[in-house]
Amino acid sequence: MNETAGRNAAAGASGLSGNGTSTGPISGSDRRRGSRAGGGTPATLFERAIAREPVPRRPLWIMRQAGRYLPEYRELRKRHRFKDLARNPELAAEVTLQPLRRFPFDAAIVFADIMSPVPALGVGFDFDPGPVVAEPLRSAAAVAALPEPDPEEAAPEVIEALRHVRGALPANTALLGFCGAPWTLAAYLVEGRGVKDFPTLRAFAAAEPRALEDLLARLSRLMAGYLVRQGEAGADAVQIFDSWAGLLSLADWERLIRPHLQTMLESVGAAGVKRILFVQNAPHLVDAYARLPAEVLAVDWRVDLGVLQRRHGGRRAVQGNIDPAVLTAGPGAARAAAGELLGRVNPTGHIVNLGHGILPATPLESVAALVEAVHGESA
Ligand code: 1CP
Repeated sequence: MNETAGRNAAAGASGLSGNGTSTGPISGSDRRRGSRAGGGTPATLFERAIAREPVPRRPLWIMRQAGRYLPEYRELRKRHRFKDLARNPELAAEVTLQPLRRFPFDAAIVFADIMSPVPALGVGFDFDPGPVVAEPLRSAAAVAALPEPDPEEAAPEVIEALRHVRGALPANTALLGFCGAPWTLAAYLVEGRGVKDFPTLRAFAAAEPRALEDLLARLSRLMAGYLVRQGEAGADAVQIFDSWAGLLSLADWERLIRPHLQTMLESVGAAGVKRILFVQNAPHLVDAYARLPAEVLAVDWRVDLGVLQRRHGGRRAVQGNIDPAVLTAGPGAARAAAGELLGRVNPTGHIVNLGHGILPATPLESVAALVEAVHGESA
């Protein structure tokens, strides 16, 4: 499919115009139109999959669906730095909507970064291209000196971007918020940047377990408040990215990490916000994650999603999990991977996604082939 054809097909299916969408403010009555109008049945395909109700076809979205594989994103990036895009609610809303003008995805995910709420902690950082922290937290004293911000101080620009996007989305498209899991955020705050296996972080966990505990508790409180506010701003569900979950053994994870994730997820659930828990590169921890309170368990391609669904699908929807590298092999490979996944995973309670973020080198034709394969299932 050429680019224009892809764009038009997506615009037709999603009801969005091809050249810009109003991102103006919206009224309160408009805000939750994706939710349970008339009681009983969740409105969007996405919400029905979360509730593990039968669906005419499975919903599909893609992690990092707004980003560098899209020519229109690369075009915007020539004029704006990443952090300026993410800090400006109008621009962030525009970038959030870009992939939906091309492809009829069933959800939009607000354009931001897991580091977006970190300024509320007074920690300085930049992007190169991933997060780089100016003065990493390496002592109990540095952690103890952090402020205790109110939830409203966590990335107010992301909350505003969510409101803009909610107003511009078609009623059948779900809106997703997100945050980094406490451990994954701590990974950047302690290590200073993304490095293989995060050795400084693991040494910190061994040398200063109480300081790590303090840091994770602070991050859990801040993220819980941030996610609840995202729900209030119109997010139908939130995804918690635990991208660096797999660095610890199961025993250390149980001791150091689980209590904080548990508390955070419980407060988000108590506010009625649906939770997607994404665990990356941690096959040894997946069953432990499955026991945490979340409506959806999302995993990368290393895990057999069919097996996971048989083991936990009675209580959880599952999300995933095509290897993003397969899409760079072209539309034929994308179609084959999608067919294989759809055959292996029961459609009820399955949200189709990649196993991790889409790679910048992905051809648009591969994404179109994935969409066609998932949409074609009902035909
Ligand atoms: O344009 C650019 O050069 C910036 C690249 C970029 C983008 C597009 C970064 C820097 N962040 C983002 C956006 C982003 N980050 C989204 C947008 C919403 C979407 O379309 O999905 C999301 C959900 C994230 C989340 C994120 N950031 C994670 C969790 C998901 C994952 O990939 O594991 C992590 C670990 C980060 C850190 C980060 N920020 C940026 C990069 C390149 C990275 C990861 C690599 C690193 O640590 O160096």
